[in-house]
Amino acid sequence: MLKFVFLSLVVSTTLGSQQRYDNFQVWRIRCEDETDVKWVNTAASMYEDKIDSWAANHQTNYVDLMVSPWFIDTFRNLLTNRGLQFTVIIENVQELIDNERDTIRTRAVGADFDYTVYHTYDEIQDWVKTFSHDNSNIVESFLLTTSYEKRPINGLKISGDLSSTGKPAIYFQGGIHAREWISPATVMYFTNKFVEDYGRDSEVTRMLDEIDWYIVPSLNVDGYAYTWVYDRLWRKTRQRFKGNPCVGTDPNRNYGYKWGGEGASNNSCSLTYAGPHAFSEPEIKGSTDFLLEKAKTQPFKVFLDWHSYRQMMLAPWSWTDKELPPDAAAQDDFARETTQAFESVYGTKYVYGPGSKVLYVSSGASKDWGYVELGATYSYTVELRDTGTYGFLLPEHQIQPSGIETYEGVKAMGRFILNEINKLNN
Ligand code: 0X9
Ligand code: ZN
Repeated sequence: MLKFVFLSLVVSTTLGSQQRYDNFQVWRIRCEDETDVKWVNTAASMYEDKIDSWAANHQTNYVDLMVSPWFIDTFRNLLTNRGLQFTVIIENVQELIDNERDTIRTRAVGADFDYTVYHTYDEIQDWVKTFSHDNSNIVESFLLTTSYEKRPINGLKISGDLSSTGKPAIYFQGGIHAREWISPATVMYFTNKFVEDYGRDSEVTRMLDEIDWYIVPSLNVDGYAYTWVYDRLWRKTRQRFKGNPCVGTDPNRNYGYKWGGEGASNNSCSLTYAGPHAFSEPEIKGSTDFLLEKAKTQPFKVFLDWHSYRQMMLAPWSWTDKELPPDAAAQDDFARETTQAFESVYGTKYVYGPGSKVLYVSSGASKDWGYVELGATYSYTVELRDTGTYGFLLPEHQIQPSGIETYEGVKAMGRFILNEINKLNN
């Protein structure tokens, strides 16, 4: 009994007193053309304190926005005057947050790590340590870097031969955006399956023998910890710069390749604030330095940043929609094979293509840096489940299916790289 009381106390302090979103709604606005999309985006940045951008999609021409209750009437009028149609896709955001907190609060605490539930920062870092310890023949943990608030950011290196040098490498990072909880959860889910299959599945065994895999489940750890205690919908980092009215930089606008251009903001209160200069965020500076150091001795073939939501696999460029990168054709092949594998289990559709064309232009984003500066030909952003029913508040019961289907994609990526290695050797 005492033990039970203790545990529930821990859980309720972890959940803290949070920012509330009572009667906040998520609207899907239909845009007929690019001018409509631009108009909606301008409105969103003009009313930054009342509207929060959730997702946009240039191909299907709609934009999802979270609207504050006190702005609903005004915004409805603005849209109607402009002749834009919209549907309410989430009636009350707080209700989804409450449901999620209820499932977390009433969770049975077991001895084994549960891959089908969301985990706190501490649990994720503990998992990295325990998982590498339990699978020490092929897994070791490493300290990627330390966050602004001094939290260690740990990752896993997985390799059939941990001591060999010069092998091609694949890098995955989850949780760059704090509120996209499905990302760390999915990454941990498929990582576990992947390691379990070593020695059982001959293809997986080869992938792990011939390629070094670096996997960081949660990169923006300060933001992530903040979503658990203060604000479930926090996206950015937690550093505030002198003279700035607001806290946090969008880590996915902070990379040094084409930093500060179109699709990034210089307003600290914006969700896409690029920071005062490239690599101003210790998480981004530290992780890129780590990778560049590794890249001195081994070639990085894949760089992949796991996000949510929208079910997409986005290739370079992010920074421009006026041109395609030199490797566009190969990047398209890789994305086609991966998304086909994602789809193969439950039929979950993933759209793929250059990010700036399929989604929107964004400068200083991770995948352009991964492609150009790290030299990973196959550099992507994956936007995981769903397409807007729950958005960032994806229920826990979707972790397992998300993990299972993306695991097929991870194997497809490994297969693709193995084929490339074989072609080079023959
Ligand atoms: O805006 C982002 O950083 C990513 N979307 S999210 O909803 N997860 O925030 C997408 C970045 C992908 N790159 C391009 N815009 N091309
Ligand atoms: Zn994201």
